[in-house]
Amino acid sequence: MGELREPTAEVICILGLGYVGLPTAAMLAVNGFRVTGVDLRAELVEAVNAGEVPIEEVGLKTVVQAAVNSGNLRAQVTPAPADVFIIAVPTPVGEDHRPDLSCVEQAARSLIPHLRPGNLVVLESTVPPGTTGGLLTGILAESGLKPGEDLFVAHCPERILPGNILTELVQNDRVVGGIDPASGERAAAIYRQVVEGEVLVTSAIVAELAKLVENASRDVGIAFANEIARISHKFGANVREVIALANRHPRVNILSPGPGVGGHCIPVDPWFLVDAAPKLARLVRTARETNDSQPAWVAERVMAELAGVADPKVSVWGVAYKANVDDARETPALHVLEALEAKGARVSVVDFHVKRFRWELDDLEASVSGADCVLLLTDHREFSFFEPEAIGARMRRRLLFDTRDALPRAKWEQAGFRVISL
Ligand code: SAJ
Repeated sequence: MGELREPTAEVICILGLGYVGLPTAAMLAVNGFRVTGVDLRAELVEAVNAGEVPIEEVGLKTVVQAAVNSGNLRAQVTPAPADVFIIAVPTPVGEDHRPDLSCVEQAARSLIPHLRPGNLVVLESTVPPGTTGGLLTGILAESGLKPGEDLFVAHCPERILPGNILTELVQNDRVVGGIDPASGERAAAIYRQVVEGEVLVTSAIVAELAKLVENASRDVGIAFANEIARISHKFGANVREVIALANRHPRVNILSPGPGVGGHCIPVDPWFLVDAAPKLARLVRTARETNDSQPAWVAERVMAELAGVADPKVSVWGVAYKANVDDARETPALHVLEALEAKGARVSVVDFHVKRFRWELDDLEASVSGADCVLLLTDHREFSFFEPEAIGARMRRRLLFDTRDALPRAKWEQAGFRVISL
């Protein structure tokens, strides 16, 4: 992020002030655009206008405060006229794994009264192939203006990594896909003013597919690592050692196994490909199924260790979907907990980042008291600072199952713990 810039002529209206929309709005505002951030949640709008942010994300509060104080960012619950509209709303999947585009539809419809000839509409939300040129342009055309003639329309999928949002927002390359070349160029010109990475222009369909393929690639990679974990376990080998050594080959780069895949992107987006091409996306579907079954495998491993223990208690460390974030959306921890309870274990959950969770969150002392196992699911940095001796003294049995290999094994073993990994 550079210093506050002079206002530019362009006025931007961003729909959705979530993980993507809020940082994007703030970043555009500190780069001189006049930005209206729109969200249906009135309390969020009020918080943003007061310089507050609802999520734990390095530097975000500072940038939002700078943006609000500069007068360039203002949040409200309804859209306002603008030169550029950016849609950054959620696109989840339903129970049936089919895409739910209702937020995109609603956001696009809310723009209709504000559209003027020459406007640019950019869709940042991850969408099934064909959405930008189909559903979105169809709704925008209800304004009486013709996309491609009166309106520029493009897809510029977000690529930011939660936990490192501001850096990635600026440094990552961006793909911009227009419904026609002029739309692509018009949108790229906006992003080039804030992005230090390259802005690569293509068609809307290629941009949609590239985004889905990025996240599916990661999901397939993690599924491979999780499958290797199960195979290594069968042969009594440590999977991390297997992978570390395989990765010493110059053309092998295997990801890390874990207790499953969470977050609002990787467990969701690959289903868009499966839904759009069910007969073709076979590997993608299998990867989803493998990763979705990982929590049950972890729970089974825990219960196998506790076989014969009366009224077993498990102290679960970390329920956020990954380290050092407060986000528990689609977290595999939920399924591990459900499976443990279904198998008769008492569970007690500790997480210093997550504020709200479906399970009650305990403090560390209560959680480990009388526990038969510490099960580390999320490698939050705080966990590595705990003294195994003090933890063990409160437990009934000194057993640590470290699904992320995050804790110093030798130190825990010295304190009398049996330490197991995936
Ligand atoms: N995970 C593993 N093993 C690994 C890597 C990750 O088990 O080796 C697990 C994590 O613990 C977590 C899940 O996968 O539960 C997803 O975490 P992540 O860090 O891979 O990804 P997200 O969901 O935080 O962000 C992803 C990113 N996409 C890619 O890296 C291809 C990000 O750049 C996207 O912007 C984001 O999805 C999104 O919004 O689409």
